[in-house]
Amino acid sequence: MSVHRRIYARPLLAAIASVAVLTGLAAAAPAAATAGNSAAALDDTYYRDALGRTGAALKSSLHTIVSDQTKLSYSQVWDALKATDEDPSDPSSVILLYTGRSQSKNDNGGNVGDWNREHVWAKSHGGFGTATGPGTDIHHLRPTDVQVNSVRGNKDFDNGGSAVAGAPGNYTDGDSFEPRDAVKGDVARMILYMAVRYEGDDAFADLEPNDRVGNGSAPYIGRLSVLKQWNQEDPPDSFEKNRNQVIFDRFQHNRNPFIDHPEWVEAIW
Ligand SMILES: [Ca+2]
Ligand SMILES: [Ca+2]
Repeated sequence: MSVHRRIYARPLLAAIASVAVLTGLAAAAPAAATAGNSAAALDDTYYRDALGRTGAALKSSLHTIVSDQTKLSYSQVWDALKATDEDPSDPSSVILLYTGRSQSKNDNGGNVGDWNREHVWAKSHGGFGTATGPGTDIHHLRPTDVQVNSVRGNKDFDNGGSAVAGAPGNYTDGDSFEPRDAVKGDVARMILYMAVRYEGDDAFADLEPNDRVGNGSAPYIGRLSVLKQWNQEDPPDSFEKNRNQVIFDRFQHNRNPFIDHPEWVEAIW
């Protein structure tokens, strides 16, 4: 009604609004900081149904969560690995799992000196081959030197043996392979992801770890006690975490829970 009132009311309302905004920001700050922490955000969303569980119940819940995924063909795996395993300091190269060598993305193939697609869960253990499924699941597929891939073959994982030529820090004997220290935990978490993801409720075998070596074509990989130790000794680093995120964002849209929660290895096994 009064012109004066309106003139005074505007700055007053603006001041009240400013206080409200400031108060709102102050109240929202802790929540925003939490949301910025990806692990906490994932717990509230992706892992919501698994939280608070342990043992078989945790494994079952994680199986349901990670089984919701996009699946790749074996030929699509080449380009996926060029993204997931890209050298952070050289976007034209990938880092090879066992040798640690940075090598041109274009050197993929089957010749000596090339890199190829290593199945960390050896595909003969359960006989899943390279059909779309466990054989094309890039959570356990990594670029490796062709010859070192051949040395690893379908051996189980364990400590010990003699040095692997051309792959410093890796050891092998007749029935097992020991990867270099920097990827021991990666190998353990890949194997245990496969055990949770593949439970025999699809066209493929139920993959499980055991505490043996020499498993041959049985759907098992050992040695579990050593894998658990490797998970402790080599926690997830930025390369492994980034790889998990790239798979989630761009390719399969599922995660390796043991990279996000390494303590879940002990909670299940
Ligand atoms: Ca590592
Ligand atoms: Ca399984």
